[in-house]
Amino acid sequence: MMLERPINMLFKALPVIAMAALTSVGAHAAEGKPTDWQLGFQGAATDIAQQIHDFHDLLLVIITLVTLFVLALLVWVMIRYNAKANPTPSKTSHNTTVEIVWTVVPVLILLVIAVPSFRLLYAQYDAPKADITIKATGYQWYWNYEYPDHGSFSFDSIMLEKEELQAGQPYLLAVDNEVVVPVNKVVHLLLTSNDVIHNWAMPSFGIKMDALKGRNSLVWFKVNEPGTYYGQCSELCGARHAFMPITVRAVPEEEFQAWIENSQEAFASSMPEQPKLADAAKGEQAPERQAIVSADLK
Ligand SMILES: [Cu+2]
Repeated sequence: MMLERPINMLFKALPVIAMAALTSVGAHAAEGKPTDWQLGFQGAATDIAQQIHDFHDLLLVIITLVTLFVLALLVWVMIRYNAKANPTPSKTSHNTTVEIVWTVVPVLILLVIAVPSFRLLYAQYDAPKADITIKATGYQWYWNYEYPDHGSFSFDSIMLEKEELQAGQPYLLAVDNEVVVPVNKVVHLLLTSNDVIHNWAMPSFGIKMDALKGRNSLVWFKVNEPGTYYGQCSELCGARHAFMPITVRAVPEEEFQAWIENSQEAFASSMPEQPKLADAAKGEQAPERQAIVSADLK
């Protein structure tokens, strides 16, 4: 048949096309911010983000193969079975084999997609035990972070204006007070809002979660490499929605401890009165602290 050669060539080229697409996706590794001419995702900084990328790559291969297969069928039908090439058409209306194949094959494809999809969903929402907990509160239009494990100091994280940027800091993404976390530790981030709905989105961590007033949502991450990672509020939250970015700096444990000590001094005025040592040992909370927590949740 005259069309066999081009179709064979098309199928031989498929793996090459798929590989080219994958390479362009993986080219921007390990940078916690968008890059010029970026294709695909920002580099994965957590295992969950990596799992998301792998799932995306699998889907890309499947959708490419399906699309090319359908395209090839259409081209074949248009050329081989048009009125000129095929003046007396067949009267066939059923073909059991073909009907079984076009039912079973899509079901199998969906199964191949469903397994990693559910596995990923489960991994995202099944948070391992926390090494540290941070509370993030969305305000119009900045984020406030609190470190309840370390004396509950808190600080506002406000976008830097153009003239305040240091070398290497991206405009619209860098903030004055970064969220500092230790690398290779499970961080639980409790998200809430003080006013409208905001969204804490960090592409390189694979996180995008709404922050709602009166509700605490939990997201978790474990950053694999030290570095600075940038994200943005991703829920349209008012006039300055585009100007409440998120910066997370992941540092080695010792550096994190030093930062904690510094911050406890720098943000001392934000700290609630501490429970007496004896109470703390019994695991009781100071009444002031309870009042603050419940006030935040209103
Ligand atoms: Cu917002």
